[in-house]
Amino acid sequence: MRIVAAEDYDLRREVEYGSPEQNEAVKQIVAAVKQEGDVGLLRYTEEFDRTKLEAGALRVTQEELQAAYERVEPSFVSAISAAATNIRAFHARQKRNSWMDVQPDGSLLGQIIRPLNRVGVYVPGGKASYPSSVLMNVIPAQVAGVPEIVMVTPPATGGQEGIDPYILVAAAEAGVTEIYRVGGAQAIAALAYGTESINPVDKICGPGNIYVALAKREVYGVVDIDSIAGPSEIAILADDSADPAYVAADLLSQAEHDEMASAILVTTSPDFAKACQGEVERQLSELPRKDIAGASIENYGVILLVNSIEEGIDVINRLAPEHFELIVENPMGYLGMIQNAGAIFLGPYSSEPVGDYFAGPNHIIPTNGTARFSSPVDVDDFIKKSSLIYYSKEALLENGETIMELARKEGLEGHARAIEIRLRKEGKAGTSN
Ligand code: HSO
Ligand code: ZN
Repeated sequence: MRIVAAEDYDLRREVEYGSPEQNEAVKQIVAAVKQEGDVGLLRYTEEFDRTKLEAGALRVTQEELQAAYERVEPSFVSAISAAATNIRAFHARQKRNSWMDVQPDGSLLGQIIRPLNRVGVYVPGGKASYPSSVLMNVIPAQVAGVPEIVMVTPPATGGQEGIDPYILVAAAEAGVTEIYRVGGAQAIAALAYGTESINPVDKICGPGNIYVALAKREVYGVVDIDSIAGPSEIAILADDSADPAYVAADLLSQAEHDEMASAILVTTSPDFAKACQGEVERQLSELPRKDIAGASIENYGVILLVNSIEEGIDVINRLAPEHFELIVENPMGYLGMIQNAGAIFLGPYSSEPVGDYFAGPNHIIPTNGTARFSSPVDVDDFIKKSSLIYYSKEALLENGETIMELARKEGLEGHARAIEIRLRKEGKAGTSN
Protein backbone atom coordinates (compact mmCIF):
# COMPACT_ATOMS: atom_id res chain seq x y z
CA MET A 1 0.00 0.00 0.00
CA ARG A 2 1.59 3.26 -1.13
CA ILE A 3 2.21 6.14 1.26
CA VAL A 4 1.90 9.60 -0.28
CA ALA A 5 1.40 13.17 0.87
CA ALA A 6 -2.31 14.01 0.68
CA GLU A 7 -1.66 17.13 -1.39
CA ASP A 8 -0.03 15.02 -4.12
CA TYR A 9 -2.98 12.70 -4.48
CA ASP A 10 -5.94 13.12 -6.81
CA LEU A 11 -8.99 12.56 -4.62
CA ARG A 12 -11.47 12.19 -7.44
CA ARG A 13 -12.72 8.73 -8.09
CA GLU A 14 -14.74 7.94 -11.13
CA VAL A 15 -15.92 4.43 -11.66
CA GLU A 16 -17.76 4.33 -14.95
CA TYR A 17 -18.83 1.04 -16.30
CA GLY A 18 -21.06 -0.45 -18.92
CA SER A 19 -19.84 -0.78 -22.51
CA PRO A 20 -22.02 0.23 -25.47
CA GLU A 21 -22.43 -3.50 -26.27
CA GLN A 22 -23.65 -4.25 -22.75
CA ASN A 23 -26.06 -1.34 -22.94
CA GLU A 24 -27.39 -2.59 -26.24
CA ALA A 25 -27.80 -6.14 -24.93
CA VAL A 26 -29.71 -4.90 -21.90
CA LYS A 27 -32.03 -2.73 -24.00
CA GLN A 28 -32.92 -5.77 -26.08
CA ILE A 29 -33.57 -8.02 -23.10
CA VAL A 30 -35.75 -5.42 -21.41
CA ALA A 31 -37.76 -4.79 -24.58
CA ALA A 32 -38.25 -8.52 -25.19
CA VAL A 33 -39.49 -9.25 -21.67
CA LYS A 34 -41.77 -6.24 -21.83
CA GLN A 35 -43.27 -7.56 -25.04
CA GLU A 36 -43.28 -11.30 -24.47
CA GLY A 37 -43.79 -11.55 -20.70
CA ASP A 38 -43.12 -14.98 -19.23
CA VAL A 39 -42.03 -16.41 -22.58
CA GLY A 40 -39.16 -13.93 -22.84
CA LEU A 41 -38.34 -14.20 -19.15
CA LEU A 42 -38.09 -18.00 -19.32
CA ARG A 43 -36.08 -17.92 -22.53
CA TYR A 44 -33.43 -15.62 -21.03
CA THR A 45 -33.40 -17.63 -17.81
CA GLU A 46 -32.55 -20.69 -19.86
CA GLU A 47 -29.98 -18.81 -21.92
CA PHE A 48 -28.17 -16.90 -19.16
CA ASP A 49 -28.84 -18.93 -16.02
CA ARG A 50 -28.89 -22.30 -17.78
CA THR A 51 -32.10 -23.22 -16.03
CA LYS A 52 -35.10 -24.45 -17.93
CA LEU A 53 -38.23 -23.55 -16.01
CA GLU A 54 -41.98 -23.66 -16.56
CA ALA A 55 -43.83 -20.49 -15.65
CA GLY A 56 -45.47 -22.38 -12.80
CA ALA A 57 -42.08 -23.04 -11.22
CA LEU A 58 -40.89 -19.43 -11.12
CA ARG A 59 -42.18 -18.80 -7.65
CA VAL A 60 -40.39 -20.30 -4.66
CA THR A 61 -42.86 -22.38 -2.66
CA GLN A 62 -43.55 -22.28 1.05
CA GLU A 63 -42.16 -25.81 1.30
CA GLU A 64 -38.87 -24.69 -0.23
CA LEU A 65 -38.66 -21.81 2.21
CA GLN A 66 -39.22 -24.18 5.11
CA ALA A 67 -36.71 -26.64 3.69
CA ALA A 68 -34.08 -23.89 3.55
CA TYR A 69 -34.21 -23.73 7.36
CA GLU A 70 -33.11 -27.37 7.46
CA ARG A 71 -30.06 -26.53 5.37
CA VAL A 72 -28.61 -23.74 7.53
CA GLU A 73 -27.16 -23.81 11.04
CA PRO A 74 -29.58 -22.84 13.83
CA SER A 75 -26.94 -20.32 14.98
CA PHE A 76 -27.27 -18.57 11.60
CA VAL A 77 -31.01 -18.24 12.09
CA SER A 78 -30.48 -16.65 15.52
CA ALA A 79 -27.76 -14.36 14.17
CA ILE A 80 -29.80 -13.10 11.25
CA SER A 81 -32.83 -12.65 13.44
CA ALA A 82 -30.84 -10.64 16.02
CA ALA A 83 -29.49 -8.44 13.23
CA ALA A 84 -33.03 -8.00 11.86
CA THR A 85 -34.24 -6.84 15.29
CA ASN A 86 -31.53 -4.14 15.46
CA ILE A 87 -32.08 -3.01 11.89
CA ARG A 88 -35.83 -2.80 12.46
CA ALA A 89 -35.37 -0.75 15.64
CA PHE A 90 -33.04 1.71 13.92
CA HIS A 91 -35.32 2.18 10.95
CA ALA A 92 -38.41 2.54 13.13
CA ARG A 93 -36.91 5.84 14.36
CA GLN A 94 -37.13 7.19 10.78
CA LYS A 95 -40.88 6.89 10.34
CA ARG A 96 -42.54 10.12 9.33
CA ASN A 97 -46.07 11.15 10.07
CA SER A 98 -48.50 12.87 7.76
CA TRP A 99 -49.19 16.41 8.91
CA MET A 100 -51.77 19.11 8.44
CA ASP A 101 -51.76 22.73 9.55
CA VAL A 102 -54.98 24.66 9.95
CA GLN A 103 -54.45 28.27 8.91
CA PRO A 104 -56.18 31.20 10.65
CA ASP A 105 -58.50 31.65 7.63
CA GLY A 106 -59.76 28.08 8.01
CA SER A 107 -57.81 26.59 5.13
CA LEU A 108 -55.75 23.51 5.64
CA LEU A 109 -52.35 22.53 4.25
CA GLY A 110 -50.38 19.37 4.73
CA GLN A 111 -48.55 16.34 3.47
CA ILE A 112 -49.97 12.85 3.42
CA ILE A 113 -47.31 10.17 3.73
CA ARG A 114 -48.10 6.83 2.12
CA PRO A 115 -45.93 3.77 1.60
CA LEU A 116 -45.22 2.54 -1.90
CA ASN A 117 -47.57 -0.31 -2.70
CA ARG A 118 -45.22 -2.89 -4.17
CA VAL A 119 -41.44 -3.10 -4.05
CA GLY A 120 -39.07 -5.55 -5.77
CA VAL A 121 -35.78 -6.46 -4.15
CA TYR A 122 -33.06 -7.88 -6.37
CA VAL A 123 -30.65 -10.29 -4.71
CA PRO A 124 -27.65 -11.12 -6.89
CA GLY A 125 -25.89 -14.43 -7.24
CA GLY A 126 -22.12 -14.74 -7.18
CA LYS A 127 -19.63 -13.07 -4.93
CA ALA A 128 -21.95 -10.28 -3.80
CA SER A 129 -24.88 -12.46 -2.72
CA TYR A 130 -25.34 -11.37 0.89
CA PRO A 131 -28.10 -12.39 3.29
CA SER A 132 -27.36 -9.17 5.23
CA SER A 133 -28.27 -7.11 2.16
CA VAL A 134 -31.65 -8.84 2.01
CA LEU A 135 -32.38 -7.41 5.46
CA MET A 136 -31.04 -3.97 4.54
CA ASN A 137 -33.37 -3.68 1.56
CA VAL A 138 -36.45 -5.36 2.95
CA ILE A 139 -36.66 -3.96 6.47
CA PRO A 140 -36.83 -0.24 5.61
CA ALA A 141 -39.59 -1.02 3.11
CA GLN A 142 -41.48 -2.97 5.74
CA VAL A 143 -41.08 -0.25 8.34
CA ALA A 144 -42.39 2.23 5.77
CA GLY A 145 -45.50 0.04 5.56
CA VAL A 146 -45.05 -1.34 2.03
CA PRO A 147 -47.68 -4.10 1.85
CA GLU A 148 -46.13 -6.13 -0.97
CA ILE A 149 -42.41 -6.83 -1.01
CA VAL A 150 -41.18 -9.34 -3.56
CA MET A 151 -37.74 -10.72 -4.06
CA VAL A 152 -36.04 -12.00 -7.20
CA THR A 153 -32.79 -13.92 -7.31
CA PRO A 154 -31.08 -16.06 -9.96
CA PRO A 155 -32.24 -19.69 -9.91
CA ALA A 156 -28.94 -21.30 -8.97
CA THR A 157 -27.17 -19.03 -6.49
CA GLY A 158 -26.66 -22.14 -4.38
CA GLY A 159 -25.37 -24.23 -7.30
CA GLN A 160 -27.15 -27.54 -8.02
CA GLU A 161 -29.33 -27.03 -4.97
CA GLY A 162 -31.11 -24.01 -6.41
CA ILE A 163 -31.29 -20.75 -4.50
CA ASP A 164 -28.81 -20.26 -1.67
CA PRO A 165 -30.65 -21.36 1.53
CA TYR A 166 -29.03 -18.52 3.54
CA ILE A 167 -30.66 -16.01 1.22
CA LEU A 168 -34.01 -17.75 1.58
CA VAL A 169 -33.78 -17.85 5.36
CA ALA A 170 -32.82 -14.16 5.49
CA ALA A 171 -35.84 -13.38 3.31
CA ALA A 172 -38.13 -15.46 5.48
CA GLU A 173 -36.77 -13.94 8.69
CA ALA A 174 -37.36 -10.48 7.24
CA GLY A 175 -40.90 -11.55 6.34
CA VAL A 176 -40.73 -11.87 2.55
CA THR A 177 -42.79 -14.71 1.16
CA GLU A 178 -43.12 -13.80 -2.51
CA ILE A 179 -39.86 -14.89 -4.15
CA TYR A 180 -39.11 -15.65 -7.80
CA ARG A 181 -36.12 -17.52 -9.17
CA VAL A 182 -35.15 -15.08 -11.89
CA GLY A 183 -32.14 -12.85 -12.21
CA GLY A 184 -30.27 -10.53 -14.53
CA ALA A 185 -31.71 -7.82 -16.75
CA GLN A 186 -34.67 -10.10 -17.52
CA ALA A 187 -35.71 -10.10 -13.84
CA ILE A 188 -35.53 -6.31 -13.67
CA ALA A 189 -37.68 -6.04 -16.79
CA ALA A 190 -40.20 -8.49 -15.32
CA LEU A 191 -40.45 -6.44 -12.13
CA ALA A 192 -40.83 -3.18 -14.03
CA TYR A 193 -43.40 -4.25 -16.63
CA GLY A 194 -44.89 -7.36 -15.07
CA THR A 195 -45.39 -10.70 -16.77
CA GLU A 196 -48.17 -13.29 -16.53
CA SER A 197 -46.45 -14.68 -13.40
CA ILE A 198 -45.00 -11.59 -11.76
CA ASN A 199 -47.00 -8.47 -11.01
CA PRO A 200 -45.22 -5.20 -11.72
CA VAL A 201 -43.73 -3.20 -8.86
CA ASP A 202 -43.42 0.50 -8.11
CA LYS A 203 -39.75 0.46 -7.14
CA ILE A 204 -36.79 -1.85 -7.67
CA CYS A 205 -33.87 -1.92 -5.30
CA GLY A 206 -30.90 -4.09 -4.50
CA PRO A 207 -27.44 -4.55 -5.93
CA GLY A 208 -26.52 -6.59 -8.99
CA ASN A 209 -23.98 -7.05 -11.72
CA ILE A 210 -23.49 -4.65 -14.58
CA TYR A 211 -26.46 -6.04 -16.54
CA VAL A 212 -28.74 -5.57 -13.57
CA ALA A 213 -27.45 -2.05 -13.00
CA LEU A 214 -27.96 -1.11 -16.65
CA ALA A 215 -31.41 -2.68 -16.68
CA LYS A 216 -32.40 -0.67 -13.63
CA ARG A 217 -31.27 2.47 -15.40
CA GLU A 218 -33.26 1.38 -18.46
CA VAL A 219 -36.56 0.97 -16.58
CA TYR A 220 -36.11 4.03 -14.39
CA GLY A 221 -39.10 6.28 -14.88
CA VAL A 222 -41.47 3.38 -15.43
CA VAL A 223 -40.59 2.45 -11.86
CA ASP A 224 -38.40 4.09 -9.28
CA ILE A 225 -34.99 2.55 -8.60
CA ASP A 226 -32.46 2.89 -5.83
CA SER A 227 -29.09 4.38 -6.64
CA ILE A 228 -26.67 2.25 -8.61
CA ALA A 229 -24.16 1.05 -6.05
CA GLY A 230 -20.49 1.29 -6.87
CA PRO A 231 -17.74 -0.81 -5.32
CA SER A 232 -17.33 -0.56 -1.53
CA GLU A 233 -15.19 2.17 -0.06
CA ILE A 234 -13.62 2.75 3.30
CA ALA A 235 -11.62 5.75 4.44
CA ILE A 236 -10.03 5.78 7.87
CA LEU A 237 -8.62 8.83 9.58
CA ALA A 238 -6.39 7.74 12.43
CA ASP A 239 -3.69 9.20 14.63
CA ASP A 240 -1.04 7.21 16.44
CA SER A 241 -3.40 6.51 19.32
CA ALA A 242 -4.97 3.88 17.03
CA ASP A 243 -3.89 0.25 16.81
CA PRO A 244 -2.33 -0.39 13.36
CA ALA A 245 -3.60 -3.96 13.42
CA TYR A 246 -7.19 -2.78 13.85
CA VAL A 247 -6.82 -0.17 11.14
CA ALA A 248 -5.29 -2.65 8.69
CA ALA A 249 -8.00 -5.21 9.42
CA ASP A 250 -10.74 -2.65 8.79
CA LEU A 251 -9.15 -1.54 5.50
CA LEU A 252 -9.00 -5.15 4.36
CA SER A 253 -12.58 -5.79 5.44
CA GLN A 254 -13.78 -3.61 2.58
CA ALA A 255 -10.97 -4.40 0.16
CA GLU A 256 -12.09 -8.03 0.18
CA HIS A 257 -15.48 -7.10 -1.31
CA ASP A 258 -14.22 -6.36 -4.79
CA GLU A 259 -11.08 -5.80 -6.84
CA MET A 260 -12.50 -2.33 -7.47
CA ALA A 261 -13.16 -1.56 -3.79
CA SER A 262 -11.18 1.29 -2.34
CA ALA A 263 -9.47 1.43 1.05
CA ILE A 264 -7.79 4.68 2.08
CA LEU A 265 -5.99 5.55 5.29
CA VAL A 266 -5.41 9.18 6.17
CA THR A 267 -3.02 9.85 9.03
CA THR A 268 -0.94 12.53 10.67
CA SER A 269 1.86 10.16 11.62
CA PRO A 270 4.45 8.78 9.15
CA ASP A 271 5.50 6.10 11.67
CA PHE A 272 1.92 5.02 12.12
CA ALA A 273 1.52 4.96 8.32
CA LYS A 274 4.50 2.59 8.05
CA ALA A 275 3.15 0.35 10.81
CA CYS A 276 -0.24 0.14 9.07
CA GLN A 277 1.42 -0.56 5.73
CA GLY A 278 3.26 -3.52 7.31
CA GLU A 279 0.09 -4.78 8.98
CA VAL A 280 -1.86 -4.67 5.73
CA GLU A 281 0.80 -6.79 4.03
CA ARG A 282 0.94 -9.25 6.89
CA GLN A 283 -2.82 -9.65 7.31
CA LEU A 284 -3.39 -9.74 3.57
CA SER A 285 -1.14 -12.74 3.16
CA GLU A 286 -3.40 -14.69 5.53
CA LEU A 287 -6.75 -13.60 4.19
CA PRO A 288 -8.81 -16.23 2.33
CA ARG A 289 -9.88 -13.62 -0.23
CA LYS A 290 -6.34 -12.29 -0.60
CA ASP A 291 -6.59 -12.23 -4.38
CA ILE A 292 -9.53 -9.87 -4.38
CA ALA A 293 -8.37 -7.79 -1.40
CA GLY A 294 -4.81 -7.67 -2.77
CA ALA A 295 -5.99 -6.38 -6.14
CA SER A 296 -8.15 -3.76 -4.45
CA ILE A 297 -5.29 -2.57 -2.24
CA GLU A 298 -2.95 -2.57 -5.21
CA ASN A 299 -5.32 -0.60 -7.45
CA TYR A 300 -7.15 1.71 -5.10
CA GLY A 301 -5.46 1.41 -1.71
CA VAL A 302 -3.40 4.35 -0.49
CA ILE A 303 -2.12 5.90 2.72
CA LEU A 304 -2.29 9.69 2.70
CA LEU A 305 -0.17 11.81 5.03
CA VAL A 306 -1.64 15.02 6.41
CA ASN A 307 -0.31 17.62 8.84
CA SER A 308 -3.27 17.77 11.18
CA ILE A 309 -6.52 16.00 11.97
CA GLU A 310 -8.34 19.05 10.59
CA GLU A 311 -6.54 18.67 7.27
CA GLY A 312 -7.41 14.98 7.39
CA ILE A 313 -11.09 15.81 7.80
CA ASP A 314 -10.83 18.15 4.85
CA VAL A 315 -9.48 15.25 2.77
CA ILE A 316 -12.36 13.06 3.97
CA ASN A 317 -14.89 15.74 3.07
CA ARG A 318 -13.47 15.89 -0.43
CA LEU A 319 -13.48 12.09 -0.76
CA ALA A 320 -17.05 11.81 0.55
CA PRO A 321 -16.47 8.12 1.29
CA GLU A 322 -19.15 5.51 1.70
CA HIS A 323 -17.73 4.48 5.10
CA PHE A 324 -15.60 6.71 7.29
CA GLU A 325 -13.85 5.49 10.43
CA LEU A 326 -12.46 8.15 12.74
CA ILE A 327 -10.00 6.55 15.14
CA VAL A 328 -8.32 9.41 16.95
CA GLU A 329 -8.27 10.66 20.50
CA ASN A 330 -11.61 12.33 21.23
CA PRO A 331 -13.32 11.47 17.92
CA MET A 332 -16.59 13.10 19.09
CA GLY A 333 -14.80 16.45 19.11
CA TYR A 334 -14.51 16.38 15.31
CA LEU A 335 -18.02 15.27 14.48
CA GLY A 336 -19.21 18.78 13.66
CA MET A 337 -16.56 19.15 10.96
CA ILE A 338 -17.53 16.05 8.98
CA GLN A 339 -19.67 17.10 6.06
CA ASN A 340 -19.45 14.32 3.51
CA ALA A 341 -19.52 10.69 4.60
CA GLY A 342 -22.18 8.05 4.06
CA ALA A 343 -21.65 6.41 7.43
CA ILE A 344 -19.41 7.60 10.25
CA PHE A 345 -17.83 5.10 12.62
CA LEU A 346 -16.28 6.62 15.75
CA GLY A 347 -13.53 5.16 17.90
CA PRO A 348 -11.60 1.90 17.91
CA TYR A 349 -14.51 -0.46 18.56
CA SER A 350 -16.81 0.71 15.79
CA SER A 351 -15.23 -1.52 13.19
CA GLU A 352 -17.05 -1.30 9.88
CA PRO A 353 -18.48 -4.83 9.92
CA VAL A 354 -20.40 -3.79 13.05
CA GLY A 355 -22.37 -1.56 10.71
CA ASP A 356 -22.34 -3.99 7.78
CA TYR A 357 -24.18 -6.61 9.77
CA PHE A 358 -25.54 -5.65 13.07
CA ALA A 359 -25.73 -2.24 14.70
CA GLY A 360 -28.91 -1.22 12.87
CA PRO A 361 -28.04 1.54 10.36
CA ASN A 362 -28.35 0.54 6.73
CA HIS A 363 -25.30 -0.82 4.92
CA ILE A 364 -26.50 0.39 1.53
CA ILE A 365 -24.67 3.69 1.45
CA PRO A 366 -23.78 6.16 -1.31
CA THR A 367 -20.48 5.42 -3.07
CA ASN A 368 -18.33 7.21 -5.60
CA GLY A 369 -18.41 10.58 -3.85
CA THR A 370 -22.20 10.72 -3.98
CA ALA A 371 -22.39 11.05 -0.19
CA ARG A 372 -21.97 14.76 -1.07
CA PHE A 373 -25.65 14.81 -1.94
CA SER A 374 -27.27 11.53 -1.02
CA SER A 375 -27.90 9.31 1.97
CA PRO A 376 -27.96 5.68 3.04
CA VAL A 377 -31.09 3.70 2.23
CA ASP A 378 -33.79 4.38 4.78
CA VAL A 379 -37.55 4.43 5.32
CA ASP A 380 -37.89 7.60 3.21
CA ASP A 381 -36.89 5.59 0.16
CA PHE A 382 -40.13 3.62 0.40
CA ILE A 383 -42.67 6.35 0.94
CA LYS A 384 -44.22 8.99 -1.21
CA LYS A 385 -45.96 12.17 -0.20
CA SER A 386 -49.12 13.80 -1.45
CA SER A 387 -49.56 17.50 -0.87
CA LEU A 388 -52.91 18.45 0.64
CA ILE A 389 -54.69 21.72 -0.04
CA TYR A 390 -58.08 22.59 1.40
CA TYR A 391 -58.82 26.26 0.80
CA SER A 392 -61.67 27.85 2.63
CA LYS A 393 -63.99 30.35 0.93
CA GLU A 394 -62.43 33.11 3.03
CA ALA A 395 -58.95 32.14 1.95
CA LEU A 396 -59.90 32.17 -1.73
CA LEU A 397 -61.69 35.52 -1.49
CA GLU A 398 -58.70 36.95 0.32
CA ASN A 399 -56.04 35.68 -2.10
CA GLY A 400 -57.92 35.28 -5.39
CA GLU A 401 -56.74 38.58 -6.92
CA THR A 402 -53.13 37.80 -6.18
CA ILE A 403 -53.40 34.39 -7.81
CA MET A 404 -55.06 35.90 -10.87
CA GLU A 405 -52.29 38.44 -11.22
CA LEU A 406 -49.66 35.71 -11.23
CA ALA A 407 -51.65 33.68 -13.78
CA ARG A 408 -52.10 36.62 -16.15
CA LYS A 409 -48.42 37.51 -15.96
CA GLU A 410 -47.78 34.01 -17.26
CA GLY A 411 -50.30 34.54 -20.05
CA LEU A 412 -52.56 31.84 -18.63
CA GLU A 413 -55.98 33.43 -18.78
CA GLY A 414 -57.73 30.11 -18.17
CA HIS A 415 -56.03 29.84 -14.82
CA ALA A 416 -57.09 33.35 -13.89
CA ARG A 417 -60.69 32.69 -14.87
CA ALA A 418 -60.90 29.52 -12.79
CA ILE A 419 -60.35 31.77 -9.82
CA GLU A 420 -62.37 34.66 -11.11
CA ILE A 421 -65.50 32.61 -11.68
CA ARG A 422 -65.57 31.89 -7.97
CA LEU A 423 -64.88 35.44 -6.90
CA ARG A 424 -67.73 36.65 -9.14
CA LYS A 425 -70.13 34.13 -7.68
CA GLU A 426 -69.26 35.39 -4.23
CA GLY A 427 -69.90 38.93 -5.34
CA LYS A 428 -66.26 39.85 -5.34
CA ALA A 429 -65.52 40.30 -9.03
CA GLY A 430 -61.93 40.18 -10.12
CA THR A 431 -60.42 42.74 -12.44
CA SER A 432 -62.07 42.43 -15.82
CA ASN A 433 -60.55 39.98 -18.27
N1 HSO B 1 -19.84 -3.20 3.14
C1 HSO B 1 -20.85 -3.51 2.17
C2 HSO B 1 -22.02 -4.26 2.70
C3 HSO B 1 -21.74 -5.65 3.16
N2 HSO B 1 -20.67 -6.04 3.85
C4 HSO B 1 -22.52 -6.74 3.03
C5 HSO B 1 -20.81 -7.32 4.13
N3 HSO B 1 -21.91 -7.76 3.63
C6 HSO B 1 -21.41 -2.21 1.60
O1 HSO B 1 -20.43 -1.43 1.07
ZN1 ZN C 1 -18.79 -4.97 3.89
